[in-house]
Amino acid sequence: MLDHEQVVVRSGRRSRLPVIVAVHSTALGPAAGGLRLWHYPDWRDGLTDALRLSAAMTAKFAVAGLPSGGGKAVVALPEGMVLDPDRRRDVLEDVADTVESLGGTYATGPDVGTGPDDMAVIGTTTRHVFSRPARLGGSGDSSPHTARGTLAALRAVSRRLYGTASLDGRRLAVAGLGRVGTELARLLAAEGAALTVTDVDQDKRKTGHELGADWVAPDEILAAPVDIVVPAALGSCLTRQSVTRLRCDAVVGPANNQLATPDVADLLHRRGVLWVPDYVASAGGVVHAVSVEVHRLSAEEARARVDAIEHTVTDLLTTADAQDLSPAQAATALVRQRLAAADPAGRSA
Ligand code: PPY
Repeated sequence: MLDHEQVVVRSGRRSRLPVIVAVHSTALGPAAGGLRLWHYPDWRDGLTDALRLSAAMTAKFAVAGLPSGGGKAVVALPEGMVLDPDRRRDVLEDVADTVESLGGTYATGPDVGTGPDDMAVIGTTTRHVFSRPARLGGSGDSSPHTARGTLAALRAVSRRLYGTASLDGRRLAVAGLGRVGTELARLLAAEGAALTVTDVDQDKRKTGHELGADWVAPDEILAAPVDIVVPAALGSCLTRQSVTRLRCDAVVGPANNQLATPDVADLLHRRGVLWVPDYVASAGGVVHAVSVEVHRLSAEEARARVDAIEHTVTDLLTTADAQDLSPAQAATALVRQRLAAADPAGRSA
């Protein structure tokens, strides 16, 4: 069954690369979600990613309580392809054409492999784009806000598990030192957390060193003996196999689509590992962008909304307990409820 309202797959006019836009749901409002410019063994894997990521965006907005829908764009690069600046521009203009052709049903933004400068290029063709640089009237890089929102989620979990929202002295393992992971690790280090970090890019060892963090190999991070594991890299890291190796109390991080398959959420719960759904913990970036660019909130008000993720997670954990559900089940129920309230015919629930 196709759960999505609309999926566009085009061969880019300039780049000849597969441009994929998945609009999962506009039940709550126009769809938004970033552009992932990434390598896939086959473009169909990019399509699968877009379908999953766009559905997660619907859930992200629903739980965050924002009137936006879920979408995502993917340009599937063949393995090993390196884009020179001209070709990158071609790709971005192809995406911009596709976004513009949807007439506002979907607005794009940054995701893995793209940032504010790319959004500036897209913004020359369409106004349906978030996170352009501030000098062009956008809300700029969303990663610091995603990091801050994840920290808010971590505080809720810490209060719940250890009776204090402070992460001072807490041991955390950050898996992935990209833009969000690095920023989050900095916030955690500044608060006095003891960090173990990794990245597939060995050059990031330097960043780890600067943060005073221990470095382990990427395939060891999930099994690190810490209080909380923080997935901050690409998705599907939580598998039936990797979850059996966890030695932490909780898994909470900004990476999208952390579960390899949905049943892994139950496995985590049965093993007594508190997992906050990724679409709850990672909402900070998009909450900030939409709050500033659509709802015209001040920086301070937008920041307060990002920080409110702490209360969202606290409420979710309380509800889960009261109803004897896992946090994942409680979050799914909340998403269904909010979509059904917006669309009583149940088209998108
Ligand atoms: C995500 O949260 O996964 C995103 O897609 C990021 C994003 C950030 C800002 C605007 C739109 C999407």
